[in-house]
Amino acid sequence: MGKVIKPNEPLVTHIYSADPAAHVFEGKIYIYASHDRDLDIPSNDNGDQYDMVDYHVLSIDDFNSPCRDHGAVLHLQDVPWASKQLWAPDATYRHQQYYLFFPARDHQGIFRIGVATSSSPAGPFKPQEKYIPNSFSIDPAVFTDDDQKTYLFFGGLWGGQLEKWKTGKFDPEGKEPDRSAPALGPRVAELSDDLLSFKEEPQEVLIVDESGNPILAGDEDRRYFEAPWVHKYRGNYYLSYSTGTTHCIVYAMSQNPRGPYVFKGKILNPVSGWTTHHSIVQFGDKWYLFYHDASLSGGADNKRCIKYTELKYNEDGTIPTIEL
Ligand code: FUB
Repeated sequence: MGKVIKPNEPLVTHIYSADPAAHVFEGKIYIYASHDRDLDIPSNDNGDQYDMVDYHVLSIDDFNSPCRDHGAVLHLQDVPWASKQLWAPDATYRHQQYYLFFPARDHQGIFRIGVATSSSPAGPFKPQEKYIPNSFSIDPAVFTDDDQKTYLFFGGLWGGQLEKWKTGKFDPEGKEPDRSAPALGPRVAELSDDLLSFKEEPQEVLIVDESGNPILAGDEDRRYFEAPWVHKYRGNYYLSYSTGTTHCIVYAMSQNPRGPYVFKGKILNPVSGWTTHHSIVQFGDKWYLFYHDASLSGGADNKRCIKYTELKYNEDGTIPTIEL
């Protein structure tokens, strides 16, 4: 067992870890994480440097405990449909099982989203033979509403290929919209009761400004790039995400899980490293932001470490920017 964890320090230092999806299961916090390898791969816009082959689950009993690494819970070689790049995962619980949702490139090099199941929140996870039919792009985030409907949010630009799905079919030449056109939004689809397929065609989630106008593709401080996370607080839905090229975590609010979401502001300023990725979880009566940066490796984009910090709300439900 290691040291008691502290805010804004790496949860673990014996491996590189990234893309934290934190959930409370069985009274503890479980963090479903990408496992960055200690490889020196030159960075490019396609994200080839993020060449991960397994997932680790981390857990903490509470915020006065050490962090436990439950080891590799799913390996690329055990996923029949996947060829490379196990990127940001998420997890949920249903029907006495834990479900891990994860993106990877299929054998044609196209990002898809798969599901793996376990009887324990700490895994190991057994993957389905095939990816979720009609799934595409990256960064699945699963959200179950109070009415027990479960939604999968997903999508990411550039290496995440979202711009190649503008027509609903994969177009290898697909580009981002013009800077003056509405930005691409993440996609959402309600999941079937067994959580193994989509109940419907994925729909685009609209993000608008306070006047109701769509956020534009050239508005890089506000437009969606990747890493969606949806949570609910006092009856409002919050969609938070990475702005990619401007390296912030921002958020928008809605009265409906499918949106439209109204842009509100910044949760987290840029951290070290190109990517920023987070999750938001309630534990007891406090809320926490789990995030990653590249501090453990001295700034290498593809060697990141997971940290946490407290997240607060203003009286009106807005979230003040966290100053690290
Ligand atoms: O870890 C690989 C990719 O980097 C994730 O899928 C993105 O969200 C970014 O964190």
